[in-house]
Amino acid sequence: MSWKERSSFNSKRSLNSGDGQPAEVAEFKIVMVGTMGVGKTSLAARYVKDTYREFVNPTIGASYLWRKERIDEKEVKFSIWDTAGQEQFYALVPMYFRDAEAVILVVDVTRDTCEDEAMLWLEKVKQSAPSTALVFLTLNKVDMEGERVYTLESAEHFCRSASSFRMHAAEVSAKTGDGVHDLFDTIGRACLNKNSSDKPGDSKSKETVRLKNERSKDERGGEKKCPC
Ligand SMILES: Nc1nc2c(ncn2[C@@H]2O[C@H](COP(=O)(O)OP(=O)(O)OP(=O)(O)O)[C@@H](O)[C@H]2O)c(=O)[nH]1
Ligand SMILES: [Mg+2]
Repeated sequence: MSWKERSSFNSKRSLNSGDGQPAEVAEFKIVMVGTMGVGKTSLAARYVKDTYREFVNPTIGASYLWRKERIDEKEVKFSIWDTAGQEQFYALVPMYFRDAEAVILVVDVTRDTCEDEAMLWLEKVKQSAPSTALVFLTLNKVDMEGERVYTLESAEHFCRSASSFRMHAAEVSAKTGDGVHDLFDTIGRACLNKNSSDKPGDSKSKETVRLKNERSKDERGGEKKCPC
């Protein structure tokens, strides 16, 4: 089975809906990447558990979390791989890209190295992720307005010019929760659309998502530490 066949096989599963009827669940593998300390683990925890901590241990290897949502009347399960940003784990990251539907490339808006970091991670995405993967350049820590040095406009420009991937720009704060659910809703919708209309030559479509906070109605999720 090729990765593409496996990907569409992984993307749709029949699960029991609870009323005895099998409900079709679209399952999307999402990989979070970014340099250490940008807030990947915090963002995943905000989305899956609606929690936030000021002090978070650096991720070792990767963590796995999941959450189900209802998006546009469809059941969606996000399988989220939160990878480690420390350089010593860089060699492990490519193996998580296999069959990924989307990559959340996180940067910290208070750093003036955002674009250098984004280029570095994008290169790894290009080398190892499926060419159909959607890339969400995600500007985290937008609550730190006074220290912010990287703008959404710069990110939009970067998305238009830097990559052959379908790239989207988004702003979030794992701390306040701003934009977090909008980000995953947008990813879910884009993955659903991608799977129903993937066609060659469409790989340069780009879109910017302006995000505002929106709390979820249906919180169901879990977390598991990666054994590596
Ligand atoms: N102000 C602010 N701080 C944040 C935000 N998100 C994360 N942080 C803080 O940034 C620090 C690093 O967050 P982590 O979530 O551990 O970052 P990470 O990208 O997972 O780091 P690695 O696992 O080492 O790659 C922690 O002290 C968080 O509390 C945010 O949206 N706003
Ligand atoms: Mg982490």
